[in-house]
Amino acid sequence: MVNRKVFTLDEFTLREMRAFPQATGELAGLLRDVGLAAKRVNVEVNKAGLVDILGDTGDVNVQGEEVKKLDAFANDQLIGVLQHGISCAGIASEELDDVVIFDNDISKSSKYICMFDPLDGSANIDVNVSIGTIFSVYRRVTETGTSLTIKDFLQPGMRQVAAGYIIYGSSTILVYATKRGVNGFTLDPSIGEFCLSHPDIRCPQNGKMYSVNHGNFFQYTDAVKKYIDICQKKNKTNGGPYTQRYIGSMVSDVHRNLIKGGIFMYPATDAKPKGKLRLLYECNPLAYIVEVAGGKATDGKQRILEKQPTELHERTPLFIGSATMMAELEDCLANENEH
Ligand code: P6P
Repeated sequence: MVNRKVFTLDEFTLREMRAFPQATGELAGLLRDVGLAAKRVNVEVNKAGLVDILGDTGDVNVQGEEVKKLDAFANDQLIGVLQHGISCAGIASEELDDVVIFDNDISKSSKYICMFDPLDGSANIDVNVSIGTIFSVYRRVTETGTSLTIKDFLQPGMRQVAAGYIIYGSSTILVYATKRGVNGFTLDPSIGEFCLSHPDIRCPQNGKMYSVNHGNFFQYTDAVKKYIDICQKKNKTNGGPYTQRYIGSMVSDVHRNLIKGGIFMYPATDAKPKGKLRLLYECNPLAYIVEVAGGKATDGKQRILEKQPTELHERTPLFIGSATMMAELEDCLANENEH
């Protein structure tokens, strides 16, 4: 008897369409395409240690193609599936200076664009630390049938239609959000399908884990230092001190905090006064997911999702996680912003 209790990603997204009578299936198609690319990346990531997957191996595969760096491989997989799908008119990627506009008739009439970081944290692969793909989906603002312009990409994060990530870790999980909710799908390698494993994810209101790179501590503002101090102290209200967890792979830190409660911070530093993380394809999608799940995300001054992008690869400070912890942080930042 086939196990009908667990929905595959495709079954789930198709059922979701029932809630939108006017749905065309394009978004379900786009998510299926991303899931396919993720399965292909997962195969390569799992070879870590067996082949040099970080550099150019210098090998030539059976198709006569040069074997590429893994993040370039992931980038190619995402572009390939989205370009040959029916749902995406073009993409922006951390790996590419400029956008890629899909100039075929089907893509030109597609209503979505997609932006992604194909493999965030790829430096962790050779030490077997989990890494991730982050993606963000918008409706294009220019007319379908015409060529995309940069305006289609420089939209504030609140206009996302969907956002998600894949973590290649102890298991491979795809988490995506639409305005209806956040759901997680774990890859079942025995059938090659992402299966619903984390329905309706809600970010715990509070938590006891904080993620920040303590190596930059003396580069942070006094307000950020003050909040880190609070995290490290026992206090009446929040049952501190908190536990510090920092994996160096943002998707993994944010995912853990999304499930268990916690806060992730990548503040501005002297070396990176605008922050390190990218707004369009790292912070916006994660902020969308966490907000739909009941958490919060700011740059220290405003909601991440309200920021109006001015360039494709712009960076931003990021504070993201459980609402109560974010409120504690914002109390510290408020004094700083007043001065
Ligand atoms: P640092 C990985 O390079 C990344 O973009 C995030 O995944 C991670 O959280 C952060 O940078 C780590 O940066 O400066 O603390 O090593």
